[in-house]
Amino acid sequence: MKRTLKTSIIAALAAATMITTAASAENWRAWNIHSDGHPNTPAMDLFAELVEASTNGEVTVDVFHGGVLGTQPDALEQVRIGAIELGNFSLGPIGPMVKEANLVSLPFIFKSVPHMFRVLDGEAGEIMSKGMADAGLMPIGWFDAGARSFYSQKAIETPDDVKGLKIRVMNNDLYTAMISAMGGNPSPMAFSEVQQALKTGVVDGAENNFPSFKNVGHYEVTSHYSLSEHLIIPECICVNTKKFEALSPELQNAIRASAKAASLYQRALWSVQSGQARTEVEAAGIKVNEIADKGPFQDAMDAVYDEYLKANPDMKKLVELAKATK
Ligand code: BDP
Repeated sequence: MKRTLKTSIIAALAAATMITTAASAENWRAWNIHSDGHPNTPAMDLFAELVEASTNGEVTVDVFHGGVLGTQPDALEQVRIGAIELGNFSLGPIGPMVKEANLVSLPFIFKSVPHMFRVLDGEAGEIMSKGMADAGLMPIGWFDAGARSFYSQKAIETPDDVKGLKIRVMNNDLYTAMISAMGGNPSPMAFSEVQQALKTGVVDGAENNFPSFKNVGHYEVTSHYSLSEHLIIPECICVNTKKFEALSPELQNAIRASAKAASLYQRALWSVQSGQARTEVEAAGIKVNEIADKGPFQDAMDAVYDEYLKANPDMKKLVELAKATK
């Protein structure tokens, strides 16, 4: 089934966008933090295959999985300066570089993943994409990364349960403010260090979606996953803006179409594999608790919004656009 879907995507895209004129070949490097077993890995591989097929080999992409090209903030800088051409990035660590992208890092800003995609497809998404492209990170595809929830050695039911806990977050002041607002101690740290930090008690907990919680073994060193779903953060395929814009319109179209097809594939994989990841961690002994009333968590974020919008009044428009999106 998987193979059939992938094969037909490649065939359809190649037929629709095939470039026939040969010019000088471009070989691009792509950063991906994930390894086998995570939906983004085959999606990035498919993107590379589609680019090669639809540009008739004029552009080829080598994907480096497992974060071997560096940490996410470093890789983002590398793409901005063109040392690496592209990557699959979370918008979380893009927020400190591109103000507009921080919209998605406001806790509880989206009602659901479909709501997030509707916001991205609307005016707010256009403004964000422009800000990112101006900063050198042009988004050409959006991936699903589900919702992030807390995990630790105890069940978290209310914001009070976070009090006193040292919680790892990604690099972004909004996340440190979010944890502080609940009385916790935020600890920004690279993804690759989190498992060891949880294991040795350097941190008491972290937050992520099920596939990442499972795939890098965080579930092996934790016991409870609490469905706070406080952040719904999209991911992008983001390309160095100058390199992308230097290509002919035909090549740009072929690469955009490849990114779109790879994104749809990623979303299809995500919808299946995020449920599987939950089943697998539960089978391994993780206790998953629902949080019936997320109201107290949302209320605790009022102070985060107030402070953020006071410091960034120009972000009010984006927040309003997101909230007004049905
Ligand atoms: C994962 C994202 C990845 C982040 C990681 C993290 O896919 O881009 O680096 O979370 O928490 O879900 O650092």
